Amino acid sequence: MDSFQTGYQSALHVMPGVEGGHDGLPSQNKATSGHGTPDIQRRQLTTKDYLEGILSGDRTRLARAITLIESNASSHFAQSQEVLKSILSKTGGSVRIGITGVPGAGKSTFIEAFGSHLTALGKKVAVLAVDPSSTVTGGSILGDKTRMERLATNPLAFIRPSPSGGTLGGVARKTRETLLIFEAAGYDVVLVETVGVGQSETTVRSMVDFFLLVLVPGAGDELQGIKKGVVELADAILINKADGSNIIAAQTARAEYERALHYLQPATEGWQTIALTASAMTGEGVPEVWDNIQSFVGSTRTSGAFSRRRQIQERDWVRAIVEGHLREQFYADEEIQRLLPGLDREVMNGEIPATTAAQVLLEAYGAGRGAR
Ligand SMILES: Nc1nc2c(ncn2[C@@H]2O[C@H](COP(=O)(O)OP(=O)(O)O)[C@@H](O)[C@H]2O)c(=O)[nH]1
Ligand SMILES: [Mg+2]
Repeated sequence: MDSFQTGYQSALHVMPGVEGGHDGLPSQNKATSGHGTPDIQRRQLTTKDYLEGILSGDRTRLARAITLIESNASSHFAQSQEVLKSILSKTGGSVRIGITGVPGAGKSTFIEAFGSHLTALGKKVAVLAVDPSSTVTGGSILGDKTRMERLATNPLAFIRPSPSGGTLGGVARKTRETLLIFEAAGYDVVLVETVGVGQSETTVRSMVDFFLLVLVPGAGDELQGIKKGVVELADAILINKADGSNIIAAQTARAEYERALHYLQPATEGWQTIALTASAMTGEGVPEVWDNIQSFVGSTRTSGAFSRRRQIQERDWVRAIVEGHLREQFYADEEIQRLLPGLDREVMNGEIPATTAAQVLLEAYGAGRGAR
């Protein structure tokens, strides 16, 4: 558990990109970004309007509250934080589930089947995505909406594509806050989908209770995920596409993973990571995924691991925001910008040690701050 926490914290340290909005906070000198602005300008809603809309489950206001959160404009930032503060006491009630896997593994098809199963049980389901590579024209989920046709029109479900543009830190901040909005609106299950690119898996792991890795049988080396280190983040491994001529291969893969899992440190204390098979296409095995998640929630709530993880996630999240902001400020500093190219060159030419270069930069930054 501890090594896992440090693991993902250090992963956050290396988030790429240091320009404005790196951590999802608005830069002081940044002008309005167009994203989401027209929606908000329709009619200015007060914080009370948002609050009442969210709590009453009004989908239009819910959508506008998310747009407010996703806005990069500093004028919207203050109100989005006010809205969040006002709903905070109503959050925490959902089961937060992260879903990852390579493109084509069947995540979207699974979410369609799984989400439909949950809504059939009367549960409200929100689907979010973390995809920092998504552009203005389409997030990962939006492009996949054809795979979620039933869920997309289901009144108990709400699908929100990944916030477009920006760095992983920015996208993650918006997704976390959107998740809270859904909880206040009474959603029982929040699904956060991510493609396995860069640090996005560790980032999603850091915001969910349960993490599901979707794999396909016969994709070459059966234990591929273990090498990549993603298996260690997972609470369950789902071998998908267990249908037709794939059934035997899927069962074999499941057995191999189950054996291998005994040698790995579980992602959650007190929960042995499980391996399951399912067919997102036929729906076979999908209800069992939910049954297992319920067992997970039951036993980790009882042991206290559930709430402990959430507390640590909150604490680490504050750290991550602060660190992102400090990094941004550091690299935006004029003196740092003046010194950096020369020091980079000297380090790359082997003229000075890296530690010395870092010391020079930190002292220059500290001196600059002292003089201000
Ligand atoms: N046979 C079979 N095909 C599936 C299953 N789940 C997904 N697929 C197919 O695999 C492809 C990729 O699915 P998709 O849900 O878009 O994968 P994603 O990229 O992980 O979201 C599509 O052609 C799906 O129809 C399954 O359980 N069985
Ligand atoms: Mg997909």
